[in-house]
Amino acid sequence: MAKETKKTAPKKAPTAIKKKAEKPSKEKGYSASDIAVLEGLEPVRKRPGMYIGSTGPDGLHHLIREIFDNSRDEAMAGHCDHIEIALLPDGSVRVADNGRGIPVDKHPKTGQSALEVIMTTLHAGGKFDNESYKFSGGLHGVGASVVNALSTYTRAEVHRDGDRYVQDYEIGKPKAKVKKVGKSDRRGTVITFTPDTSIFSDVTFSWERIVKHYREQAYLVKNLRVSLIDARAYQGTVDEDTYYVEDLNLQVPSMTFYFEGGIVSMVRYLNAHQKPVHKGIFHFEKETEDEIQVEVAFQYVDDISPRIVPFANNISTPGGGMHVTGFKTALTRLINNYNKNNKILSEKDGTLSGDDVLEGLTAVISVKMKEIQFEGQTKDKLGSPEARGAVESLFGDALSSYLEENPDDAKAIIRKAALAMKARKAAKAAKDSILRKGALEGFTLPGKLTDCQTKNAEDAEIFIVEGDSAGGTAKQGRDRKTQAILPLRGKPLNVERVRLDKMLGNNEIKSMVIAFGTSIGETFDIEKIRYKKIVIATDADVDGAHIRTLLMTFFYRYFRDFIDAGYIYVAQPPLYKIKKGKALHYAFSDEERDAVMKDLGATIAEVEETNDEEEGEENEEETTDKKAKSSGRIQVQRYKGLGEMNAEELWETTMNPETRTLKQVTIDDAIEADAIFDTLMGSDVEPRKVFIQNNAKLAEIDI
Ligand code: 0RA
Repeated sequence: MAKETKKTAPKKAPTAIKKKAEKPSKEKGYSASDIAVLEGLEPVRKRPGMYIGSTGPDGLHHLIREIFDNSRDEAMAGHCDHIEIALLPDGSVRVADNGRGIPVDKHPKTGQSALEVIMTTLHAGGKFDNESYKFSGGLHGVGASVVNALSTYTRAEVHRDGDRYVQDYEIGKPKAKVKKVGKSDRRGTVITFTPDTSIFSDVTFSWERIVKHYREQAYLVKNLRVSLIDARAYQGTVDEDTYYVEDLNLQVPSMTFYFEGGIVSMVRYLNAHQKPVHKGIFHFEKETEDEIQVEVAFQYVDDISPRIVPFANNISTPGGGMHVTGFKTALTRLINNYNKNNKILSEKDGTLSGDDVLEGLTAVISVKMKEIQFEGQTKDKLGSPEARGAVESLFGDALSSYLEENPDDAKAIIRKAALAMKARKAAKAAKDSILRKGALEGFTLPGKLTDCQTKNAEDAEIFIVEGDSAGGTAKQGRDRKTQAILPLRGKPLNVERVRLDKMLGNNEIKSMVIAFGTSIGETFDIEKIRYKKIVIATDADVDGAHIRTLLMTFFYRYFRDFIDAGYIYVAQPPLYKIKKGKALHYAFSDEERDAVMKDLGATIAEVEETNDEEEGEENEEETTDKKAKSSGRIQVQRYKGLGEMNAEELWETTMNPETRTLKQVTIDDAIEADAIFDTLMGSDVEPRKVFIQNNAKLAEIDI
């Protein structure tokens, strides 16, 4: 997801907690320690961002993760094999598992039920049983109490030792003591919570996002069944005593993920449409003496780009880090060793480089360790240095045995890497000649570029605009001091499968690279960047989306440092212009349009959309004005392209730093754009009952 650069609505003060804390109400049966607990959760409501990252969509989705991660840890400890996440019609989320159930016995110090402590005290997660929580998330692993504090209503239900226990909460505060409410032959925990709308600006969960994340989780914990149910549109209510919503068989979208092969299944899935270079999928799993668990699966395919998918404590680390470094070092060293000892390539070929052995490699790396550290702007990089040595040595040993035991695979892999080496040498020769000719030197800026006046990269922005017509408008509308315009003609080359030398033969790509000033590939130097804001401005149609995807893929593959440094943005032009008399509004989404229409006292059905094909482009403005004035009617114009706006409109809505919104592109966005990841995380989720399984054991589940 892109970073939310839009201003968020001002947060309301957490009045509910304050008021109640000021007035210890003995008459309601709360003791002094209850108040202490309330005060204990107050920091969460005061600074939600500190606990869940943000109060935007990322933070909202984080709530589910906090609860799910507890259940998943139960699964990893071998006590649970089914977790269900259900989005319910009343806006709540239910996470149910068949683990041991949160303990309910009295806590020795406070005299409170352990369940209550876990639900109402910060950092109370693993206090009771450290061994079974060896590897806790770490990123924001502060658990259920945070979710409780940020929910208007929470219910915790525990089935344990033949009994069923319940406790309800409001804004983190227990409504009563933990109650035994009956017998049960189940075992496990069900947490239901309703995110607080005074904390979260938008409480709409994204089904696609949930599917993407929890599918991944199912791969990471083999033999765990993860069910997802979207019952938000269900017309009835779901009884609060329902354990697994799945069992109700509602006619709503749902998915189940179960992968017996774990990350081997993930590699198989990633390679589903590729031609493998060797038959088997390498897999190993081992733990070091200081309890760092390493698991790797890989297979080479007939492609040139590598796909390395790393995780640390089951958290995705697209930024790479120590585990990936250790992996690459071992891979390069052992493949070269094997080659030397078995004389697959002749000596004059030289050694295979790190890049050579990565070509066409699909690998999933998963490490688990205590006291983990994440790094980078978005904390998506593993920083713990011990992980490097652990992966290097354990994976190295396993790879060495694999190559010895599978000589055919070893040969195929080395031949593949040798091919990469040849291509690399040829590409380098070609690129050197391009560089020698000065094609990428900073002084020969492309003719299409309309540069800005400032030479200070900090203030400089470049708008990469789709098409010459929009380019012309942007040129007129811009602030010439700080804004440069580079129009792109047609679609930039799909960089997915193309080598650097060929890529630089493409004029659109070359123009961009020269304009950025940093060069590319081995000569890349981020210090030479000419603009610290690179803004992709494409049309709001299919072509625009395609060009945006291509550009993001290009940046991901060749200018990853730009993304990491936060230099890449996507412009947010309006979709609609709404006019009534002299009043002018812009709407950036259909919902916003409907809201404006409502404010103006009309619905979309009552209004004719103005359409430049009917009106004629030149006098469209005038006609719209006249009509609007004479009838007082509302005119709605849908912008299909940036070129449909005049210079002033484009400035006001899309370019003016005071009024515009830019979406910063994160590494996650870029990955999403990357074609291969699209296959795995694809958004064309069938809104029906879909069942995805690899080597499923659970034959009783019908598809
Ligand atoms: C503390 C200790 C034990 C289990 C749990 C917490 C636990 C928490 C959650 C949260 C969601 N599902 C959960 N399942 C278990 C260990 C209990 C024991 O030793 O029996």
